Amino acid sequence: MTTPIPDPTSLFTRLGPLELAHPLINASGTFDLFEASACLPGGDGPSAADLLVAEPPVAAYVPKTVTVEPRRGNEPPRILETAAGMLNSIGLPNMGLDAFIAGELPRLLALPCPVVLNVGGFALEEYVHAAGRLRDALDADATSGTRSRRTWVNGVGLELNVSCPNVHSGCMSIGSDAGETRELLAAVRGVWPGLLVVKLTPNVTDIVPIARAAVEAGADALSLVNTFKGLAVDRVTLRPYLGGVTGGLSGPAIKPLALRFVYEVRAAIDVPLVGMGGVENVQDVIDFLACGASVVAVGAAGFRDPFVPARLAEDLRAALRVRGMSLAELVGIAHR
Ligand code: RRO
Repeated sequence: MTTPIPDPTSLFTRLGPLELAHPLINASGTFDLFEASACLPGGDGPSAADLLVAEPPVAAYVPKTVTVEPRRGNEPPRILETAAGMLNSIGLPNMGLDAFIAGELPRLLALPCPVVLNVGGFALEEYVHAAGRLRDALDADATSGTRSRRTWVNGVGLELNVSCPNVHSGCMSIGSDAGETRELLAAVRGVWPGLLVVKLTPNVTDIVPIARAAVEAGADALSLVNTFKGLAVDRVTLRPYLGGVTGGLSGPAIKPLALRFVYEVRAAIDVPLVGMGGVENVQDVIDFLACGASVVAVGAAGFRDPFVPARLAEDLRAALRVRGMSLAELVGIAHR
């Protein structure tokens, strides 16, 4: 038997049981695949909109955070462009779990790529309830013949958002405390059989004990990081500009800050990392991979152009070819 020679240009990677064609995905809440496709030009023949759903520009799709109850979100204004970044105070508007399971889940399951569902909550019980309901819905879908449990576990993951900066209880505070994070992960692990990711906040003094608690309690991977809490002043009224007063900063301004978190967690803990924060070009992708992320998420840049992750994947393939390096060799190289 001969061992197959690995293809040096392959970008294939794994995130737990999920198989990804390349390491580029979207950050939750920054890109609605179905809304973006509705905004793109149609016409005769396959349109950009059809293409977006038939061939998503991401290796796995992460929808916006859903909560058990529907939410309206924060008062406007909700978004402000800043120097090299963007402040948002969206406040987690969403349709709620019932409507999500009835209306959104079926079309997510029809996508030709893995999906990482994302839930938030105001108490541990809400996360456990949401994870259990989603598992039951996926099991029911499996028994109706579309896919078996083994198959859905290979194609659907769950990310816990414990780090929303714009909701002033629950979501944010759990991820700021190692003990609460440990308890949450242990409880959700008990009900969710598939990939379990937790998205951590950078708004803490030391992220490593929180990351360690999450992994020890059952997280398969960590997303690093959510947005940085900030504030902007209205130049006319001289009062806080955003309706929610504070907001989360994203975009190129935060890239060096986010890289530091990826580097420090990778140095301390052996767990797959999804790195994000200001990714716009292939050098940004390479930087996150070198610091130890094995998957990289595009956030703010996807607002302008939903095809950015697919283009970055091709740019990464070319960059690796030029360096004569495989993806596996690049991941974590800054530590060697
Ligand atoms: O909706 C938001 O305001 C929001 C969320 Br859930 C999040 O996780 N991160 C962010 O910057 N904004």
